[in-house]
Amino acid sequence: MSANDQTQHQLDAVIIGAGFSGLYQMLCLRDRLGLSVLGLDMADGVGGTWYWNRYPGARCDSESHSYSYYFSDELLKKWTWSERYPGQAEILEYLNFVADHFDLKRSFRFKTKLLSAHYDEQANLWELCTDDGERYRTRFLISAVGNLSSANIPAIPGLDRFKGPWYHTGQWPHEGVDFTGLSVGVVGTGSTGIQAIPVIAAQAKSLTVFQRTANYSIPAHNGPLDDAFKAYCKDHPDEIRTILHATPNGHPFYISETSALSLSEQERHAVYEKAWEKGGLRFRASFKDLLSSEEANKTAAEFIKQKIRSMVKDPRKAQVLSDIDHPFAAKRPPIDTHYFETYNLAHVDLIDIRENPIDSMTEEGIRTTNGLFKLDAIVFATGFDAMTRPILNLNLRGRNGVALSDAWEAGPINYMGLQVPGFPNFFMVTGPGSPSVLTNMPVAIEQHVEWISDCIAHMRAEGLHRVEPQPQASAQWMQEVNQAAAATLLPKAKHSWYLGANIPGKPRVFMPYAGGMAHYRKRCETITANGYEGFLMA
Ligand code: NA7
Repeated sequence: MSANDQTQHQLDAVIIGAGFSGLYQMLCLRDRLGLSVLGLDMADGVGGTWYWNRYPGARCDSESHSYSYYFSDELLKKWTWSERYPGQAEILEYLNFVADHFDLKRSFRFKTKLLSAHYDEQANLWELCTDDGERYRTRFLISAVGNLSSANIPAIPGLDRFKGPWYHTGQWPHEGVDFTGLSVGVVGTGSTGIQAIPVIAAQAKSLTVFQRTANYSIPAHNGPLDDAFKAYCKDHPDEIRTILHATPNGHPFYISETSALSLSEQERHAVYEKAWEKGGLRFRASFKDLLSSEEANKTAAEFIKQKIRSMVKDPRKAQVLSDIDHPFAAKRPPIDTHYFETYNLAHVDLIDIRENPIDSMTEEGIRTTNGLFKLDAIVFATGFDAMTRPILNLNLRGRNGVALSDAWEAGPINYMGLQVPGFPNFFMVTGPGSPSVLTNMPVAIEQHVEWISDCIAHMRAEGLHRVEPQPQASAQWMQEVNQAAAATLLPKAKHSWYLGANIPGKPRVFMPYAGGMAHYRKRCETITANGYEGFLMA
């Protein structure tokens, strides 16, 4: 049955989103459970975050051999990544390959936005309304909208007056942007800005970077994968899968069991030096206590700040770039290709907008409290209203017509990041309250999609029609999410999007579960083994 035919029918499940989550969820529900399922996505193709984030230098920070589905050895054998870190175009190609392999696209309706979803308690169905005027009724509603899909465009007074083009990195034009001969401004130095800045600098006449918070970054040392490694990946999927499932972040390497404080300064320095040479997120795994001990963390932070000062020749720029106000990795640590070295180029400038904030925009450019910077084009690498906004944008109303925006007024109340009390049969793939953005995403996604699918299969086998969390279990889980975060240094980054602090007015709640993916997986397994403990099924 095609997506078109399904409009007249009541469905078993509707999935919102056609990225990593939505595609696998479709496969599980449609082909493994044999349900009638419709997928919706605003884009005109699959890809999710990789459909939208086409900015210069867009690349994943997970190593490519781990940034894959691991549910199918056949897929792993058929697909070969070309570089250590997958670029946006290659990931999009991969997701298209997966979608075609399983013939998933026919079950999605693209270029379609869900306007609202209301739960009808009497019928125990969700009623959906889309922007193409269609209405659907479905038993299960699954959010596969991703955590970083709602662009944060700063409300700078005068933005509409700027006469040149401006772009947000998460809504990049598909035809690309040619910056040749232009004076370009980039606002934001998170993972995205750090990837885009060197690439834009290579093209632009001049580049001015507006930095609010200085950031750590580790060299990625990206490059082509050699044949021996490619063969290893194809021959050892079980070995790699075992590591992905055993580690707290779902990455393909173990975290050291040594404390940073147990070594002499010289020995510790040697460990960091080697990790710096290896590059990437592996640096964070150098010692076991980098995210739990301030003292241990300081040793890594100092090492990186020293590296920044040695790489950046201009002392003013070096100072602005290395004056970092949070522990290393308390914000998601970027990895880069020649980021700091880019500031040695004569046509690249750095403005400290913590010192001199942006106060407005004019026809000609960005005005800070220190004066006007004339620009031809501006790139906002200002991140996302992360984790909650994409779900809130679905305009859900649960039992008794309660809006999700009201239920979440003080923060995203949930159970296991999977469900929300009062919103029966609504599931979230990698929702707030689950490890999600603290992991290598496909690992967290596979675990959630499989858990949701097993739950639905169980309900059908037992003749059950409704599942939702017990409010008490949800309250208890929220406490655990807070405790898990408090046991780490993560909440010490006051401006972090993990806390919602990048969005004015957003509740300050540490949203992802920081207790580790492996631990979380076991918790979910125990819940299932105990008869879906904490969930109410009817
Ligand atoms: P991030 O990590 O949220 O970074 C956004 C950057 O933009 C960061 O430097 C922010 O400074 C800056 N920003 C945000 N709003 C403003 C305003 N209003 N004025 C000036 N500067 C601002 O987003 P990314 O896209 O880089 O990365 C998101 C995730 O995508 C990343 O972690 C990976 O998982 C992939 P701030 O630090 O808030 O002071």
